[in-house]
Amino acid sequence: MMNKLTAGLFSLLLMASSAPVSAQDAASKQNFAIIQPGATEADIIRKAANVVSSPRQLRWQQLELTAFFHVGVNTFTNREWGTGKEDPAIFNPTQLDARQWVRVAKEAGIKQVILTAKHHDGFCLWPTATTEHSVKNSPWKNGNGDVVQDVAEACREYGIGFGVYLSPWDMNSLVYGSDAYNDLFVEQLTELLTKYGRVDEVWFDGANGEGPNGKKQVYDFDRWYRHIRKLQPAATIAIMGPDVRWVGTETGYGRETEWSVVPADNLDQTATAANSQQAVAFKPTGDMRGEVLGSREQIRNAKGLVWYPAETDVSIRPGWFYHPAEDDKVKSPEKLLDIYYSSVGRNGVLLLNIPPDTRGLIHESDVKALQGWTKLRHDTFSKNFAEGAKVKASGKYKKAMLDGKYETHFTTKSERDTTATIELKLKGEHTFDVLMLQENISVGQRIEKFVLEYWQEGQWQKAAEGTTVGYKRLLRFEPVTASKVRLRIESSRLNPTISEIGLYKNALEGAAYSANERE
Ligand code: FUL
Repeated sequence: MMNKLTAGLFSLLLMASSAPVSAQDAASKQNFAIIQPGATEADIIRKAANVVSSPRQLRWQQLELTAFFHVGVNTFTNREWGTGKEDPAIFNPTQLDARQWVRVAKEAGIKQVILTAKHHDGFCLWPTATTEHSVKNSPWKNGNGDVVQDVAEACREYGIGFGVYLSPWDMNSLVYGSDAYNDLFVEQLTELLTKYGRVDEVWFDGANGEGPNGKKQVYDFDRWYRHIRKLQPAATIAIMGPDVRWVGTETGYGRETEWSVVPADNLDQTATAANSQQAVAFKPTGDMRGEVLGSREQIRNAKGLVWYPAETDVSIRPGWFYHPAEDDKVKSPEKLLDIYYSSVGRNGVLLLNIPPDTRGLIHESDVKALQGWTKLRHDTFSKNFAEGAKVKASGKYKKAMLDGKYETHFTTKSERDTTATIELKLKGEHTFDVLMLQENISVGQRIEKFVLEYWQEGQWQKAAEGTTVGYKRLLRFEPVTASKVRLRIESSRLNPTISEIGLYKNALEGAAYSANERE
């Protein structure tokens, strides 16, 4: 039996082999920093390195794979954008089975789905009290159906997250373009956030067109954010919101250098309000679409810094809504794998759109593509050749990199050590062509430059190199065969952390690596 003393020693030993971030540590850090006038560049870099994800952002980032379900009147008119004048009678997905949608998503490893509860045409997929333009006036289930409820229940059944897309732009509402619309929008949010259990994400698109009276609306976003925080405090508010940023393209390709800490030009004015909280509750402004955001050069003149991570949205088909003519244009498993490397593997969360068809089912072509994609990921990532390796490193908690626990990490001996060399003696000789690295974002994002080398013919040879890591970085390179590798972190904003490291063999023979198809 363990007595008190041995138990104490035992936990000390445990602590020595890993560096868990205690809830207290994480709570004392913030997801923003205000830059005081006159701050030196060194001060700013240090501040940037200590900005962390909020708990809701960390949960969201760890999902890695999420999905969109775009469905509504456009599914039946074969359009991408409606007009707001559609007759609700056209909405009739006679075989609608939300459990099939969620099952297909779950089997593809997707951890959360977002339903277009209302798209720009204003048609509501739930029987709202705010308008007649909804499922309640459709023939589907004789007007007694509720797509939001069906999807929310399926998500609960399958144990995955649930989110709603509620378009601020509403082409149908007669009050659009007046103050009354902001009130109506709050009512719609109230219905969605109080009647369906837990909601994990609220997705706001930036489109702001005219309503039926030819007027544009001034959206009262701040009021909406406060309302969401009150009703569903754990939900992330994405895109036109404070928690999650659009990656800037709908191609599925994120940035090679992707910083989650970016300048927020409006942080100084909003600072007083922000100061009392751990996470900002307003949308950071600044250039969010540039080639690189958050580099040393870009944060040097920032007034504030904020943790604002990237979401990479892309459709499995050319359009967001289902069109029969696109049944043979579904992205292939190979293309989806390339997108995976270029979104999740570039410090982003993938939001993959899978649009239900006119029957109300995910089409066979999409199911097949998703299954092929899942198999490729499984065949690649089920065997980590770094597992069981002997680690030699200039730092502490070496074992944490291979313990399969994200919360524990390796780091250098002191804050001033901003470089590190980590050598892995593998269990035998292996052939691999994929590197996986993770930083502990509860501590911050710090790594700026790294190189992977392998030992061959008596010397170290370069296999791959990269800039940022963040939550997850995947790098592909020409296959190498070796029994020894080393990771050299060449530059970092403060002591770097590595939560996990992996070496894999891509299941796709001759896979194109590091494709850059952002545009
Ligand atoms: C866009 C919308 O206009 C598209 O229809 C789609 O919903 C996409 C995800 O966001 O801005």
